[in-house]
Amino acid sequence: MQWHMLDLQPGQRWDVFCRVVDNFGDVGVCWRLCSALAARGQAVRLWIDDASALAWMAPLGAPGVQVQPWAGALQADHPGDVVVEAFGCHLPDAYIARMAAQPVAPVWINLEYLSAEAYVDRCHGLRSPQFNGPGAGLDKWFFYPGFTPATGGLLQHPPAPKAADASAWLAQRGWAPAAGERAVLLFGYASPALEWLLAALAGLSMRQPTLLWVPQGPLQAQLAGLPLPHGLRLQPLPWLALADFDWLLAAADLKLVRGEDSFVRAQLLGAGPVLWQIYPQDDGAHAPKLDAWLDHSLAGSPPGLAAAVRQAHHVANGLAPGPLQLPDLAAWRAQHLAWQTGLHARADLAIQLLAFASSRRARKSG
Ligand code: TRH
Repeated sequence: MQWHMLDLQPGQRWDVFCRVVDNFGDVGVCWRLCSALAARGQAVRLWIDDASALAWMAPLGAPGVQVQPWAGALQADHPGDVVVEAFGCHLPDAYIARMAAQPVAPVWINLEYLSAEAYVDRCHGLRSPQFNGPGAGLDKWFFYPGFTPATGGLLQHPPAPKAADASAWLAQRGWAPAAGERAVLLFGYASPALEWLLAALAGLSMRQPTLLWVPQGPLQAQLAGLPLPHGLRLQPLPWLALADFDWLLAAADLKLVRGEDSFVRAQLLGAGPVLWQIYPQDDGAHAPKLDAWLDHSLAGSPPGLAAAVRQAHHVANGLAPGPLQLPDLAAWRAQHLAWQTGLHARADLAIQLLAFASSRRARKSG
């Protein structure tokens, strides 16, 4: 599809650039952003260096979103009105030069990784004037997702599915919990703490048996090689579309999630509390990042519960020795639901990004 056809749609033309570093978070976040913008009448091109995961994440695509190979941007006729550089992925020089040559320069936004750390409040919305290179004279703007009103918020698209619809979807596939069974989603990285987690879940299943939904990934492979404690039943899953992954998040009684996109979705969807396996970084930067999120999400919780949730996260992430003890599930669920209500009350990231881009554009042409 050519740009002039997209011009028929209301809204602006967006170019979103994504490089897949590893795993699926980069593509998951970028796809969710593109489809959220398109759902609000924007015409979006997603320039991506490896679109292979989209074959199962978004097999039907999304109206208004064109997926383009990264290299195609070198020949792009003219840049979008708004250009999003996801996670500092470095736009091609030739494309930047074309941005600089426009009579009205596009709004150039660097979308950062999510963090609850304090620097995010300070850095969100900052301008970075470009003094050198093909973009000299342009401004780049930093846009930070986050949990506070001073940040760009979280992507809340699409809206949460209903629990009853999730149950029906699971039943159709034969993945529904049996009567009286608890359902736990285990979407994580391979981890030495997995055995502690299984032991903790087995402890819970003395009162109520537990079904483990295990999506594709290294944890599924690791689980296949471990003896499963009594009371736990394993349901390995195939690759699922993002929209289908939501059913699991909506229905689970407890959710181990990882990275960024499943972590955000798990907080927004369903009543089951969240155990976050954070993306580990060689320099240890994940430890303060995890604690910053715990500080925010546990603020105001009963001290005993807060300590138990924090300890479970530290053990699950290899930041404290085992064994892993799961917090009381009813109290944890109440804390999760209170946190979730607060998140739903905040402005969606796509809406904030639209407003931000419009204000920068007005400033440019004004
Ligand atoms: O895959 P992740 O670990 O992703 C990332 C990236 O690797 C990135 O480099 C890193 O910086 C970032 O973490 C912090 O976890 P995440 O973010 O949860 O992404 C997984 C996505 O895959 C999520 O959108 C859910 C989706 N998914 C499905 O839609 N269906 C599936 O069947 C599976 C297994 C995953």
